[in-house]
Amino acid sequence: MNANVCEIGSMEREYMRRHHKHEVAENQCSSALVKHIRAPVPLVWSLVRRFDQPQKYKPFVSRCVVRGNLEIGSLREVDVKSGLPATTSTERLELLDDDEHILSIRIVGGDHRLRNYSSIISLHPEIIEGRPGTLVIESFVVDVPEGNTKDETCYFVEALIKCNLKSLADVSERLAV
Ligand code: A9S
Repeated sequence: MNANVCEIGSMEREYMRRHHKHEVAENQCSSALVKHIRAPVPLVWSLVRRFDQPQKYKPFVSRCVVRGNLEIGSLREVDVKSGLPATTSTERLELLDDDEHILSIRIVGGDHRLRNYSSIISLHPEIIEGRPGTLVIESFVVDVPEGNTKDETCYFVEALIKCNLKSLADVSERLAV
């Protein structure tokens, strides 16, 4: 877990230790990102928990179809927008905890290069400028593709997750007004 430790305080480290455990093999890389959102946890969670509609906040997703209901093991077929190094991704719901506000998914297919990708996103209440806010932590582990380095792979995935978390903040803060 090579999160950018200078940005991560003691609370975040404790949350990561408790909820963001990943088995990282030699040919894999793993990291975590933190985002502070000026909106209450229930609002942010109402967006994050929708395994069937990632496009509610993920900017790269154009369409999503889920077979069956939102049980652990459900699969979603995600279509991504043009211009990205992929068109589809098949993703499995690993954990959806409405009490602890934790969602975990695993990418199990698709025409992209992220093999054995799994991520955990957790929401934690905090006070930002005297008002209810949300600390979001998202961590991942993924295979390092042939021909790429760990740093390149982490950089690529971190950039995408940063976009997702920025969009989650924008959508949440607009709804919180
Ligand atoms: O969607 C997420 O939660 C995280 C990531 C890293 C998704 C990445 C992606 O959807 C693209 C944006 C298309 C980039 C997949 C599965 C593969 C990519 O190459």
